[in-house]
Amino acid sequence: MNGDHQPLLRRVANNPILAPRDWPYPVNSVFNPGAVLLPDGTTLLLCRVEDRCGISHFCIARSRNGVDNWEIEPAPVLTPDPVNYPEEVWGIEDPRITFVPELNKYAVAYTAYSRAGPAVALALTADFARFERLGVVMPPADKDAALMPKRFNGYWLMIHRPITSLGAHIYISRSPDLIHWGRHHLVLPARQGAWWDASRVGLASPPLETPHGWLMFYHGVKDTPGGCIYRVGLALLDLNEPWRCVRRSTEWIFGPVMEYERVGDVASVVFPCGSILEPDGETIRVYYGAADTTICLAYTRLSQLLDWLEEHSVSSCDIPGESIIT
Ligand code: BMA
Repeated sequence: MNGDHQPLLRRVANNPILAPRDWPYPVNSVFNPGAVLLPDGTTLLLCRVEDRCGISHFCIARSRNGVDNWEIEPAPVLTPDPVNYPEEVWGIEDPRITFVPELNKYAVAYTAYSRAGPAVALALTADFARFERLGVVMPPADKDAALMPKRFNGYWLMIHRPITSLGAHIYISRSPDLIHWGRHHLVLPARQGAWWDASRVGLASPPLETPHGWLMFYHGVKDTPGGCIYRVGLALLDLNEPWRCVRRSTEWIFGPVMEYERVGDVASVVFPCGSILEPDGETIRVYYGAADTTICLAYTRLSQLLDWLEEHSVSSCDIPGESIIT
C-alpha cells in the first residue's frame, strides 16, 4: 500500500496521542481536531468530542511540543447552541482553523448538523475563549470547509464540499464580507469507478502556502462491500488563483493501516482536519482522527511532499479520458 512502502507521513510512536480515556469528563470519542501553532509556540488542538448522547462539541487541548503532555480544558469551549442556531441541533463537528492576519483572528469553519443535513458554519475568535458565530455560510448538504487566510482580488475564498446530484466534489466560493457567498467553482472532483477517491472527496486540513502553490491534503473515500475506506491524497492549487488545481496525486499518501485506524466507531478512517508547518518551513505535523475514535499525529516534510507530487500526479484535477463534470 502506498504510504507504507515509502511512507511520506510517519506516525509518532505514542499514537493515539489523545483518546477518550484522557478526557476530564465522560465522552464517547475524540477525533478530527483543528490545529494551530500559537505565537508562544504552544500547539492548540480544537478537538471534536462526541458525547455519550452522540452529539459533538469542541474542547481544547494544549501541548508545548505538540506531541505529548496535553493539557485538556476541564469543560467544552464551544457547544451546540440550537436555540440561537437551530442548524446545530445535532452537534458541531470537524473544525478547521485558519489564522487571518487582516482580522488578527482565527476563523473556524465547522460542520453544523441538523435534520436538514450537514451545513458549513463559520466562527471567529481571537483567543479560543470567546467565539463570534457568523452562522451558516454554506447550506446543506455541505461540509469539509476552511477559509483561505487572505483575500484574492478583494474576495475571501472558502474551500468546501457540497453534495449535489453530480456527486461530492471540492469547490471554492467567494465572498466580499464572509457572509454572502457565491461564484462557486469546482476545484477537485471525485474520480470514478475503482479509484481510491471515487466515492467522495473533501478538504482534509486547510491548505499550506508554499512558493509553488497551496499544498492541500484532501480525503478520498472508496465504498467497498466491507464499508468505506477514508484515505488522504495531495493536490497543489495555484498560488494566485487557488480555484485552479495545478496537480493532483494519482495515489493516496496515507491510509488506515494501524489497528487504531482500522478499528473504532467507524472502521478504516484517517481524517486530518489540522496540519502545522513548523517555523523551519519544512516540518509538517498532521493531526488526524483515527477510526472516529482517537486523535493521532504523523510527521512529514514539505520538500518531500512537493517532490513526490511532481512524480505522482496528473497536471490537472481531471483525469484524461474521464470527463467528470461538464
Ligand atoms: C465524514 C465526516 C467525518 C468522519 C468521516 C468518517 O463524512 O462526518 O467527521 O470522520 O465521515 O466517519
